Amino acid sequence: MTVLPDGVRHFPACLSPEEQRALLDDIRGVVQRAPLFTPRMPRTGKPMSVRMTNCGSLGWVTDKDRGYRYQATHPVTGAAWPPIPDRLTELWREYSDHPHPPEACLVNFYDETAKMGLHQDRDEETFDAPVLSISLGDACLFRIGEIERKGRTVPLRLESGDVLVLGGASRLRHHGVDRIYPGTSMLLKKEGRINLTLRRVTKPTR
Ligand code: MD3
Ligand code: FE
Repeated sequence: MTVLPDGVRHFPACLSPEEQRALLDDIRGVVQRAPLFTPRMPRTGKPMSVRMTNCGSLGWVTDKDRGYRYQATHPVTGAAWPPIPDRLTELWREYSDHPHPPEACLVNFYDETAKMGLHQDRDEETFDAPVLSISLGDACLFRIGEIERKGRTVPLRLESGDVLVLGGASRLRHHGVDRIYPGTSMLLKKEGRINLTLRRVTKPTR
């Protein structure tokens, strides 16, 4: 059995097939209003293999000239992001253990060849809140490293309906997606994986 680092909580098969289907319908609504775009690496402009969109008051984007950032509008349409569906806000309430609502939900779509290199989530203004990740569709090989880039990593297979909460001492650990396992879920019409990442971006005002 794999022991996960402090602050990493994995809830396997947390969402029933019906709940996964309902979430997927919510996300289809989001993608209709805010189409998937191809993010590009800062400076090089190299496209990432994952396609993305967002919902919430702020969304994570990246391009060649302006790099990683959060902004209130879609980089292609210029429209405000659609709201975070209630079902997702509810999951945040249940699992985050955090008193303030999420501001950003990044929707990552992986086709069968997509991956995401080892990185830290550090574009937020505050790291007080955890990051909550929900997996839908094909399984993936996920990897959690240390806060320093070098060092040991722990592999973790994430399946459709799994919830992962990353907080506390682990909030700034490196992590990445090594590969997708095509054909391991029937949830989506085609092969691929969707990950929903709920985050707090700004310091709460009172
Ligand atoms: C582990 N996405 O978009 S977040 C990302 O499967 C991203 O698409 C992952 O990493 C994906 O930035 C899921 C998982 C995550 C987030 C923060 C962490 C894992 C973490 C912080 C520490 C350790
Ligand atoms: Fe990340």
